[in-house]
Amino acid sequence: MNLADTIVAVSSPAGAGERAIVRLSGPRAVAIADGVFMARDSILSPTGSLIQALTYTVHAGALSLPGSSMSVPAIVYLMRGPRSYTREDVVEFHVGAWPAVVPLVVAGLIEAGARPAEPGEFTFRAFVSGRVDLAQAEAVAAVVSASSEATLRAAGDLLAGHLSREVAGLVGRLRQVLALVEADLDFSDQDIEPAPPREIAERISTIRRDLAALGRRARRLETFGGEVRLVLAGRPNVGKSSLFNRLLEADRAIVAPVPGTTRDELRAALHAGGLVFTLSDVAGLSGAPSELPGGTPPGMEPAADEVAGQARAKALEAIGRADLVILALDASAPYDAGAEELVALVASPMVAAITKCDLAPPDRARAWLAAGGIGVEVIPTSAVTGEGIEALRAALVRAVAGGAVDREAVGPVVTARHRAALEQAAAALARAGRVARRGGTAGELVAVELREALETLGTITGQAGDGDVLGEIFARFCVGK
Ligand SMILES: Nc1nc2c(ncn2[C@@H]2O[C@H](COP(=O)(O)OP(=O)(O)OP(=O)(O)O)[C@@H](O)[C@H]2O)c(=O)[nH]1
Ligand SMILES: [Mg+2]
Repeated sequence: MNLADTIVAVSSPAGAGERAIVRLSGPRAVAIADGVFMARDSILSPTGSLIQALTYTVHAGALSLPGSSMSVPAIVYLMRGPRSYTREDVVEFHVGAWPAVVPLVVAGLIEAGARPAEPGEFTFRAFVSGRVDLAQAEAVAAVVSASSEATLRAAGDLLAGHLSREVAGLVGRLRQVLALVEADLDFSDQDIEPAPPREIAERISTIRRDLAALGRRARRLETFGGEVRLVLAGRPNVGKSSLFNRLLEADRAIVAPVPGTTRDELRAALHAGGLVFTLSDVAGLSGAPSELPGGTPPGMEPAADEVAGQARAKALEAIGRADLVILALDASAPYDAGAEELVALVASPMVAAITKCDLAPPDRARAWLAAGGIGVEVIPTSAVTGEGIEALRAALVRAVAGGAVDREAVGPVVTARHRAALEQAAAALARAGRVARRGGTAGELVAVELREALETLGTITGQAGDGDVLGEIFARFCVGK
C-alpha cells in the first residue's frame, strides 16, 4: 500500500439505492476530480474550477470520463485535508446508482490517475494520520457489518472512543509508576530518596484492580445480538449446580451436599429476554488458580488431587472465555480470601447471585461485596424456594443489552482482541506487583513487567504498532471503507 497514491473506490453499499458514492482520497484528489468534472452551478467557485474551490463545498455538474463519450450527472463534495476522514484531500462524487454507470466512473478516475483502494484503505489512512486509533478503526468495520441496531449502537460506543479514553487513563497512571521505578534505577548511586517498595506495589495493585474492573464493566461487541457465553462461578458447594437447574427449569446437573460434586463443564442453552445464553456449570474454585499467567497468588493452596486439578483447569478455562459470569456467593457461609481471589480472576462483566437465601439473609454477602468495592448487581436467590430466579434472568439480560452491570459507570464496548489485551496486561501487573513487594534489587524486573503491561495496552489503540495485528484487522474491511 503506497500512502502517497491518490485512491478511489465506491464507498456506498453495493446494490439498489438512489445514489452511489465514489470517493477519492490523497494528494491529487482535487486535481484528478477537476480534470473530469464540469461544474454547472457552482456557488462557491465562480470560475467553475475545483482547484480554487473552498473546503466543505458542494458543486453540481457532470463528469466527462476519459475513454467514454458519456456525460454523467454528479454532485461533488469537496473536503480538504486535514479536516477530512483521512486527513487528506477527499472528493466524493454522488452519482445515480445505475449498475452500468458506477464502474465506469471508477474506471474513468483510475484512467485519470487514481489507484483502486485496498480494502479498508480509507480507514487505514485515517489511522496512520492519527485521525482515529486502532480501536476506532475496528469500530468502523463493525459499524459497516452491523446486522442489528444493538450491534450498531455498540460499535458506535467503540467508535466514539469510550474504550480508548479509559485505556489512555490507565496508560498515563502506569507511565507515572514506571517513571518512579526507573528514576530509582537511574539515580540509585546518587543521594536521592527512592520511592518505598510498598508504595510502588500499592500503586501497581490499584491500577491492576481498576484494569480488572474495566474488564468487568466492559461489554463485548460480539455478544450484541449473538450468543452469550455465561458461566456460573463460585467456591465449591455454594449451590451453583442447583442454580443451574433452577434457571433451566430442569434437573440437569448433579447436586450433592459434598464440595467438589461438579467436575466436568455442563452446558445448556438458556433463553431469556430474546437472547440465547450458553450457560455453563463448572467445578467450584477452591485451590490456587496456578494455571493462570502470573502463577499462584499467596495464600492459596495447591489442588488436593489430580482430578480436582483437572476440574479446576476446566473451570478456569470456561471463566476465561465467558462473556458474562454469575458469581455465586453462599448467604449461609463465611467469606474467605479465596472468594476475593476468585473475583480478581474474572475479567468479564459479572452479576452476583447470593444463594441459599432461605437459610440466611443476604446481608453478609452484600457487605462483603461492598467492602471489596465490587460494584456488581446483586440478586438474592434460593434454589429451594425459587426466590430471585426471575430477577436473576432479568439482570443477565440487562447486563448484556443495557451494559448496566456496574450501575455507577457503564463500561466501554470491547472486542475479543481488546479483552485478551486487558487480561494480558492485568497478568503482567500482577507479576509486577508481586516483584515490587519484595523490594530490594527487584526494580529492573518491575520495570520489565510494567513495560510489558504498557505495550499490551498500547496494542488496543495501536500505539505499539505491530504489523501483523494491523494487517489482520484491516484485512477484515471491505473496499471503500
Ligand atoms: N437450603 C438450600 N440449600 C441449597 C440451595 N442451593 C443449594 N443447596 C444445597 O447446597 C448443597 C450444594 O449444592 P450444589 O448445587 O451441588 O452446589 P455446587 O456449588 O454446584 O457445588 P460443587 O459442584 O461441589 O462446587 C446441596 O446440598 C444443595 O441441596 C438453596 O438455595 N437453599
Ligand atoms: Mg456443582
